[in-house]
Amino acid sequence: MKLALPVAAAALALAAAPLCSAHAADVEAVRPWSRPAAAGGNGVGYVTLVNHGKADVLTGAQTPLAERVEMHASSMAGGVMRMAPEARVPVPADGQVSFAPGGRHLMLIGLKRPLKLGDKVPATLKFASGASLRVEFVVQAQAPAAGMDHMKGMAHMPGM
Ligand SMILES: [Cu+2]
Repeated sequence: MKLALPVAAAALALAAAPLCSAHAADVEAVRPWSRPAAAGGNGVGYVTLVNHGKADVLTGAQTPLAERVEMHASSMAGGVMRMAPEARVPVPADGQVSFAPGGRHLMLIGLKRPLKLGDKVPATLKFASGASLRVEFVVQAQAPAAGMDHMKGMAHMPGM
């Protein structure tokens, strides 16, 4: 019977939410990653947001490692890649939205220190519902492969 309590507690924690936040999002951050960048310059954040609940809207993000974070949409126009800021990014109910190279991304503006391979960039995503989601962008040379690293986006799984 010694194991009964911890197991029950862990199951409860999992059922409630994988996050510490008092007002956790129904949104899961899958494979958050970033690229190497110089201090003073701009970094980037990529992630797929998977919504297990009602429709919500990403309204912003912040990280202690940059002066501010903007949501940008990239598009090709006349052979030139352009970026336009977006104030709101809808995350459909039971749907997902991807921030990925060549498309949407989070721009980490005014980096306070360089981002090197293997670094982790903590950030908080804010949603119109009032929910927030903590993520850690792992600095990598290229996009992580799908698969076993599915859990990386869950910042506060019990025991991790
Ligand atoms: Cu940008």
